[in-house]
Amino acid sequence: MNRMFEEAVQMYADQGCDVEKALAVVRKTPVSIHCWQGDDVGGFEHPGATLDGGGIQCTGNYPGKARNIAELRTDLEEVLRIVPGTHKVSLHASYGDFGGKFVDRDEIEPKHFDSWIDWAERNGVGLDFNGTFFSHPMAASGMTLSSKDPKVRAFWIEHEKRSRRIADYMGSKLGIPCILNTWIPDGMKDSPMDKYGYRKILKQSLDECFAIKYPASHMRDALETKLFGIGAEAFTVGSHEFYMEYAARNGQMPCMDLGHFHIGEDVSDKISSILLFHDEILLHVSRPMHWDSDHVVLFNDTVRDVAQALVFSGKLEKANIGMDYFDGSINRIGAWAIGVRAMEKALLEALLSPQQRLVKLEENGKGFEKLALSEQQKVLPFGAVWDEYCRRCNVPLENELVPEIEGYEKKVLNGRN
Ligand code: RNT
Ligand code: ZN
Repeated sequence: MNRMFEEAVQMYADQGCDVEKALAVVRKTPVSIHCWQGDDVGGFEHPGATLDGGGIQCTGNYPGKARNIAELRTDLEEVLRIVPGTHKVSLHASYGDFGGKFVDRDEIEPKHFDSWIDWAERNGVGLDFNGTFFSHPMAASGMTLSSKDPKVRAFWIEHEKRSRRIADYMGSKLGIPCILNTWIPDGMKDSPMDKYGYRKILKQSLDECFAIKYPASHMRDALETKLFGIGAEAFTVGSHEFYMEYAARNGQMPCMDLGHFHIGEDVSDKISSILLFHDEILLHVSRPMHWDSDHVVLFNDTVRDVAQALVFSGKLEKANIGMDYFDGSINRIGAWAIGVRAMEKALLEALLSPQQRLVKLEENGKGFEKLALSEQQKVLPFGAVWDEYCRRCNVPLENELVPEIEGYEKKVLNGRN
């Protein structure tokens, strides 16, 4: 074994932390990798499909973007090869295997995801799923499930019902519950006069969508809240309060996207409240900047605080950790890997905290000593433990990541243009 690692184990042990235990837990904690970093949220409904509307934007045209299912799968396999841990892959409905035919959103069927299920099985990952309520003419008004146009509303209700059926199918086939996240872009650029009316319509639509109950061993529903989006600055129908109330009363889990709150809001602080009242939570780990979300996730204080909130609440197993970011301006495989590895780092670091000692100090009114211990924790040789984790998972160490991804770029990505 590596000398640096052995020394690190001793230093953590002196603090009261069991490195082997932390490594075992992080290794089996699933992190769901979003498919949409690979092609800038384009999907495969049409050749050359691009993200269009929906209050989210993907910028950048770095070469090498996946142009079809085969390329996206090759890229995902590379990502799985270079990130440590246990993973799921999260698909959007627009990423179905439609066999070259146009299949509209209200026509999608489980069979369009058979080849993904086979792929997931071969790669040892579970699948999560998302209805796609953007990049579509029926979403051009900015409203989907809360539209006042009965035709638009019916179209998206059908899409959601089918998405839930597909999630149930994926979970039953793979034997791993599929989390079906619902995010809709519905909102307005300028102040609406009938907020209550739109929210009432959304509530009715959701009641229709969720009328069928599926076994929790196959699929579970999550509802993603949002504060605002690009072009929806004044109003988002599915606000935090809306979905928290809806989910609490209807047995769904809330999905908390780290990029969907005011910049100064501490999302990690919400977790202990939510997990007290909900059995489960879905996280969209993202990085907001100014007015937008979805920058590549980094091992920063926000992500570290979220991981610590999950571990310290003793509810890590109740958290479904999903990634959600997309950057088309840099090597997309690199972007993917950095974000997932950052999440894994945050979990490992949180699991290495001397929680009991910190709590004791707090209970005993030792405020200074509590701060001192957490400061001391920050300068322990975490990198040696992280590298050992990567070594055991057979993925590149931190200093091997760049050459690995540059090699893939030369070998695979550069051939795509
Ligand atoms: C958008 C939401 C949503 C999307 C993905 C593509 O603000 O965060 O989760 O990013 O579904
Ligand atoms: Zn999200």
